[in-house]
Amino acid sequence: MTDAVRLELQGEIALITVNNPPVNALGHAVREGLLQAFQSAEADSQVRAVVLACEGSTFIAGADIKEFGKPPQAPSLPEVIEAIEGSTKPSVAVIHGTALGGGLEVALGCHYRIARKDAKVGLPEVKLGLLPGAGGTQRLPRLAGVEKALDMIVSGTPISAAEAVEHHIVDELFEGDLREAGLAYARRLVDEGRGPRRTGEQTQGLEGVDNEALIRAKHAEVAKRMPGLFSPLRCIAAVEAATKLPLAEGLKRERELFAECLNSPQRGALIHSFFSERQAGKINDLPADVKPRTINMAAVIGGGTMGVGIAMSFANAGVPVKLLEINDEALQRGLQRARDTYAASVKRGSLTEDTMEQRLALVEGVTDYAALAEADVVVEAVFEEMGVKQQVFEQLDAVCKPGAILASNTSSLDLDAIAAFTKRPEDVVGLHFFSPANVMRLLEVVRGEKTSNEVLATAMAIGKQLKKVSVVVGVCDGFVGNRMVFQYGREAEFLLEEGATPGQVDGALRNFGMAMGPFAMRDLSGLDIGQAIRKRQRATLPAHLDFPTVSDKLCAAGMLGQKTGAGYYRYEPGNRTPLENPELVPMLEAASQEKGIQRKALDEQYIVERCIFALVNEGAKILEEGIAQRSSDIDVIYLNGYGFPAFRGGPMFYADSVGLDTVLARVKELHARCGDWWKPAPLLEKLAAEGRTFTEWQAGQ
Ligand code: 3H9
Repeated sequence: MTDAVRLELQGEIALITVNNPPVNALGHAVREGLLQAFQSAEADSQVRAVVLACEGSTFIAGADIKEFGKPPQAPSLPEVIEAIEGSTKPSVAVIHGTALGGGLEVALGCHYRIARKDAKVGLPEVKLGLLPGAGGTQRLPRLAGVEKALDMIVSGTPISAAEAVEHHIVDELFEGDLREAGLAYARRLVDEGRGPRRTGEQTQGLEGVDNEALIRAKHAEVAKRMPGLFSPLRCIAAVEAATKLPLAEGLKRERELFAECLNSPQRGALIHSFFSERQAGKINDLPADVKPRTINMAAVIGGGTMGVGIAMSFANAGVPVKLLEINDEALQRGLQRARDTYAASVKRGSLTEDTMEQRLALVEGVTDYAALAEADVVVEAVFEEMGVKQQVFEQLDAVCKPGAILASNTSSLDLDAIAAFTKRPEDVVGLHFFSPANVMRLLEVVRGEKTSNEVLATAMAIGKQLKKVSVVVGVCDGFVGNRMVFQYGREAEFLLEEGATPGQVDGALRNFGMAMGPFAMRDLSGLDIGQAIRKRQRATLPAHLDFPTVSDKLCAAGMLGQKTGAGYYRYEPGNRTPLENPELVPMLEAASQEKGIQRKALDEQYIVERCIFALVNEGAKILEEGIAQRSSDIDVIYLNGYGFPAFRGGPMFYADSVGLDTVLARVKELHARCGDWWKPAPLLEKLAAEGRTFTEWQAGQ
């Protein structure tokens, strides 16, 4: 046995316990330990049944992701599961927490499964660019049917224990102690004389339905909803094998398809995304003994879209929140906005009416700053103008209790200047939510020059409480996300001057994998936002740099995007589908003419490189300035806030995979042709010269 797996005898029952914190992943020691334990139980004539349970907070959460890409070490997981399933003594898996991936596959290898009522089971491999490679694609459809198996394997979303019972994945639910429940179930098996019931030998899930039609339908769904992804189609192919081949051949086919996924670059990118998200929560220079403050009550200033979304985020997490507006009329509008948004979720079926009422009851509207005296955190979400921020923060400083965290949701203003409006700059931090704040997962936590460690730790804890992905960033214009997107959007617009249309640019970037093109995005958020930023930036813009002009022309014509029915695109009333805007054509021609540019057709790769490498070059500057802690933090921001495709790992990881020498060569060409916006970042030059990547540089920091 290994330290990670223990075997003990409880009368006639062998109790096997896995103990491999934090999530009992199936690393080499666990696989070896499990194989030995099951083999010992099989060989021991005293043993009549076997129980498999886990220590800690969860059942096995899957293969050890850190081992992917390294040389494989025997025994492999399929071998271990084959031994478990082949055993002549009945075995029961006792599931608590989450049985995920290889963890569920081990449980499916056992002959019976019981689960604690609050447990979840799933096969999330697809989210890592993989497919279940230890029999999951062959055994799950045999139990749950092809439709459910396809849903679980292609979406990767776990299901509740109760749903797992409904679909014959789990036999019974239990409450209370794991060992007791497992031993009691095993004794019943022995008493009732029930022997092994091997999942691989079952066929009920495969019979009586038109499996080919289900597979065709899933193909169509994947083509529509997951374009560009490598592993979902392989997931379907593996499940299809289960419907056509005997178990042994199906398992072989699964292994081949798993190997294809393992070797795909998408696997590396998606696993990078997984670990980067977890790493982002760690602050390098924060002493380990810093404890976050407790948050029992929150407040939000401003009942616009952003403020209401933030207030809803607190309410969704069960935190009472006061929403402050300047007068009753504006307040009622804000409260109604919250009610309408929740009501839309009720209508869609994603929220019950009761939950809506409970959440709304947590949001209290107020118009007097004095009502904020007891709040533990106040988030300001008012108009982006320094004078307005000053008024708000001076009032907060006057009324808030000592120790309250004063947060600004500013997306681009100087947080240190905002903090200076108070006598407690150490309590001021940026909490930059993304719109709609109740939906978007990203939270940039802006660390001001004077923000205390305790306040920073609390801000990160608030992010966790609100189920956001929080990333620490430093103070600069636009922080990380918007500072980079500014470069991206500007280059997209320069492409319009060179000869492209918004549809061509958006299409090329969507084909690259972006959730939305830059122009559709701008139309959605409103062109006036960018105009206000440009106005501020023009004041300090060096003479040799200039902005593209199409957006200004649209603003001057009152075409501010969806809200005015036209922007880069035209919209029919009540419809968000972008249509060609004929009024834009003369504006594009005028913009080109003013700069003496001969409009010409642009190819897709050029469009993508021009926009994506602009992100990378700025990202490199941000890293060098220490505005982001790590290149992977920049990736997390782009994956969670800007619709960057997870299968490319984020802009910095993508640049690493293209090769920094190639990226630099393009940046230099663009610098020579387009001017100083493209000045290569010194870090990019240095790493390209050394043949290193951003990831390697980060590891050495
Ligand atoms: C698979 O199984 C393939 C097989 O089909 C075939 C094989 C042949 N490995 O998320 P958390 C670490 S593919 C290694 O913050 P939570 C994580 O990095 C796998 N490490 O906790 C973090 O480390 P650190 C299929 C792992 O409570 C720590 O554990 N399985 C793994 O919020 C805590 O993680 C999955 O995809 C792992 N498998 O959530 C499940 N999982 O403290 C992936 C976690 O150093 N895992 N770590 O930053 C999860 O979804 C969540 O971690 C879980 C817990 C829900 C389990």
